[in-house]
Amino acid sequence: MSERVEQRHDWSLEEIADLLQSPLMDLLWSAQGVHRAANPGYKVQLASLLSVKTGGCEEDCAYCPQSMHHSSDVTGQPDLEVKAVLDRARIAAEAGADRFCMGWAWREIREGPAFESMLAMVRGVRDLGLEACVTAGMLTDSQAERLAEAGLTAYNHNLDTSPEHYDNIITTRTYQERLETLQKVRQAGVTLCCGGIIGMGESLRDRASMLQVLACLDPHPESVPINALVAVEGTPLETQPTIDPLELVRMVAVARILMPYSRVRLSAGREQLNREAQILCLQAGADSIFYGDSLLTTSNPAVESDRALLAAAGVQASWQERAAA
Ligand code: SAM
Ligand code: DTB
Ligand code: SF4
Repeated sequence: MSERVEQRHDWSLEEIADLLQSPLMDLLWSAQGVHRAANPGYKVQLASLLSVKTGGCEEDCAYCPQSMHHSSDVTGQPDLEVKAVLDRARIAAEAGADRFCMGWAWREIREGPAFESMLAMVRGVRDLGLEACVTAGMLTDSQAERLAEAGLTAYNHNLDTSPEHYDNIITTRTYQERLETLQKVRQAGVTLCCGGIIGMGESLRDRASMLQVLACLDPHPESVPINALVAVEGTPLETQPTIDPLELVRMVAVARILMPYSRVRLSAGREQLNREAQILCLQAGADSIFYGDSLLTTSNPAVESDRALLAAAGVQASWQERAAA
């Protein structure tokens, strides 16, 4: 058996900033070493996303088309029903997804029928043999416990950016509140999905600082989504220039080195990348993609093109591994 890769929780900002700006070939070499040791066989998990409650959110996250503070085309929609959600989950499972992620455009989870439906959705998704992930804002200890009892695999709550850049992006809740939400999820025994976004006007030190907060969590989040900003019309970040794809490659590579056993998810923004840039991200250590024609409110590459992408890269999706077993 191969040796376990060391997991550290004491990375300094300097070390991370140095990694982020190291020569690309050296960075890829290091990330590959970690990735191949921690993920023998190079498997990639496919996760599908569905927005259960879309739009009309009271938070002011500058990147988000679902905020009621912005003038994007996304308006408040009624919640999807349990059956409609489970029908979509079944389709995702048939297409080869392993994980089904459901989103609510909420500041925090609300008690009442909508929460009961959320629990029923989690149970239903688990019954289909899929991992279930929910992203719905802040929560209480008791809500985290009830989600755990329903079988929730993971709760997604992103840091989004560094503590230093955060106030330029969100004013309606604090970084500390985010960290407390993560703590509650952990306490309930649900795995953490926590990452962020690049391309929101942050500096290299901000990127390093966000990665430092993530890597200093002990244990590391089991899942780390790295998003590139999708600059949606009507949001305050609509005019942000698209990032150089190699910056995303670097971010993925450093996340992989810092958190060897976490799933590093190449998340929003893949439509801005050509096939070769996405393959570089896989090579840098990304071991999951969002799979299906849409993210929450924006589009994602088509299923057929993602199958072709994985085939071109010569990596197996988890379902192919199951089929071959
Ligand atoms: N309301 C919940 C929350 O904020 O935690 C859940 C949904 S929220 C849309 C989930 C995550 O999607 C955000 O934290 C952010 O990282 C990501 N996201 C939202 N809009 C994005 C965009 N335009 N580009 C990239 N990532 C985005
Ligand atoms: C995450 O970090 N990215 C996903 C998932 N977690 C919930 C969401 C991306 C949303 C992109 C913008 C949209 O489609 O609305
Ligand atoms: Fe609301 Fe989440 Fe969008 Fe922020 S990211 S505005 S909390 S839906």
